[in-house]
Amino acid sequence: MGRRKLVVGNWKMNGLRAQLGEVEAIGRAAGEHPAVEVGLCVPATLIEPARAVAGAAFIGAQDCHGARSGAHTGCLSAEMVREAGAGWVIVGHSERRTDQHESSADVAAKALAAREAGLKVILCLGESLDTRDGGKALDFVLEQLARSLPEGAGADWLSIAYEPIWAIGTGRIPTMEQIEEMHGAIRGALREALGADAADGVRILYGGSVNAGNAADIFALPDVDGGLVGGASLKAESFAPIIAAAA
Ligand code: G2H
Repeated sequence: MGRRKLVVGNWKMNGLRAQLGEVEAIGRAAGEHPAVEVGLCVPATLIEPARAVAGAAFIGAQDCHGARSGAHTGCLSAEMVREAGAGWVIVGHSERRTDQHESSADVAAKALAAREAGLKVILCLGESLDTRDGGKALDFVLEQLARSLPEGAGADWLSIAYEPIWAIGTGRIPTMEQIEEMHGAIRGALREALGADAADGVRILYGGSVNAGNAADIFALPDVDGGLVGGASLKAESFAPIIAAAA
């Protein structure tokens, strides 16, 4: 299907200017694997300086507001993060859905605002451990997808990240069969929503405790088009092997 692998680091609330050397080194690692599209979603305070040293890696933001402007103290619009130098943005990460009580309707609005500002979007989905143990993971994630998917979604600007909440930062990952099943189901739902041509171009990333030891197996699965990587993306020495695993 010709989908280029996409490997994106999510630095979450980590990173000061002192860590720009890591950004630079990750940019060099990205340059060694041009077959892979590599990016780093950094704290908003680092977007501009990171962009200056990121080389072959793109720089993204971790959130944006769904409105263009207004009385939203402490928030950043899509246009603002774009102006700072971000080319991409993550929306709907489970940490924001939980900590900031973001609904799927909020997430869809953020994705649309991002697109209008010229940003590419990584839309995150994922179930809790209770939902997984209750046998409802597929239903939950597909419902979340249906409610979060922005109008006019297309492969040229939208990617999906499946991140089971119980695998985030825990060192625990689903079985390869569980990942394959979920990614296949997401692809199927995208086909129904967008038509086969558009859906088959959308990249579906896996996220949750990706590391140098498990990345190659995960990235080899059908309908896994790369990864969204947290802890292991903070240092070039742990992120570079993950980039290489996608090449
Ligand atoms: C999941 C992931 C990055 P980690 O949140 O989005 O984090 O790789 O640390 O589990």
